[in-house]
Amino acid sequence: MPIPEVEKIWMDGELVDWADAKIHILTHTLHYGSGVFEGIRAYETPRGAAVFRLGDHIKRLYRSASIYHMPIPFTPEELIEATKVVIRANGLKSCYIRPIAIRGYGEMGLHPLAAPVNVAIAVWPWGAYLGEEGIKHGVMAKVSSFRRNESNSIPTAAKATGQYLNSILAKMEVVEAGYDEAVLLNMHGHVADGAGENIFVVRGGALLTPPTTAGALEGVTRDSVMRIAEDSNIPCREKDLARTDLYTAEEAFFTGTAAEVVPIREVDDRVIGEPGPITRRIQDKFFEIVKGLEKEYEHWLEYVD
Ligand code: PPE
Repeated sequence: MPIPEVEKIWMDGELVDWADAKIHILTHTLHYGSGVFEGIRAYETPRGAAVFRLGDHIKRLYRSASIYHMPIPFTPEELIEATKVVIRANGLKSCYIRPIAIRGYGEMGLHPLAAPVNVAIAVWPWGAYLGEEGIKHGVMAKVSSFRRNESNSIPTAAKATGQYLNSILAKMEVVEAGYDEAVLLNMHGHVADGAGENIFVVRGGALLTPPTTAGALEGVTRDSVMRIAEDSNIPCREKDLARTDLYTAEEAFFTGTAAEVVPIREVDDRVIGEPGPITRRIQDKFFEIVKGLEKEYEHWLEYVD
């Protein structure tokens, strides 16, 4: 997707012009995929722009960094403030937010602890990740022939740049075959998640989602949906899912910051159909919450002003 350019990017404590946000070609992360990052969204609310669960995303960034022995040279509070600063500097009412911590210039090779760690936060307006039609009527998913990277090879608990090669292989495969999004199975053949989303199915009126031990990222949207379900008296539990559990699902949907809540209409050409009642309920509630229209979930919003 082309990136809509805005004015400023926050880099290592300063706002720099979009065109000047550059790094050296010998940056460690460019060669070895050794960075960690986040994807966050800010939404327009009656009280101005609000970032959805900013603190939880920043916490995950530090967890990802700790897995890779990466000391982030800022405090979480500083990165929370920097996120607001860069949104204000660009005058955005709603946007996607991409914080990234990289191993910078100065070291080559596979023992990078001496490399400097650089941090940047970019923001840009980003529409529906899997399309407006997808949000309304559902997307066509296909199980990729590429398996989700095993946790003891590349930990799925971290959101590291290099591990996305796995998702890119899966995504290219299914999009070139005419589908919208890839589902990845783990090494045991159980469902892990989508290329860039977690996955839920409805069975017997209850929500099921793969556990993080199956290779699913600990998604912030996933957690939000689980809490919304609990508050709405919709049973929800973590369970290993077989590929065929997707084929026979009463309803299914993806969740993610970029994707938001997206119904799945088909998996491997098995029709699930138009979004069902539980998907709709969860989706409607999610959009009300992020837009600041649900009082009881206000604590999930971090207002920019
Ligand atoms: N699984 C994967 C593999 C994943 O990349 C994401 C987020 C999720 C689950 C959902 O996590 P959360 O956003 O916390 O609910 N993917 C991010 C990057 C997408 C991209 O194309 O880049 C995102 O949604 O921001």
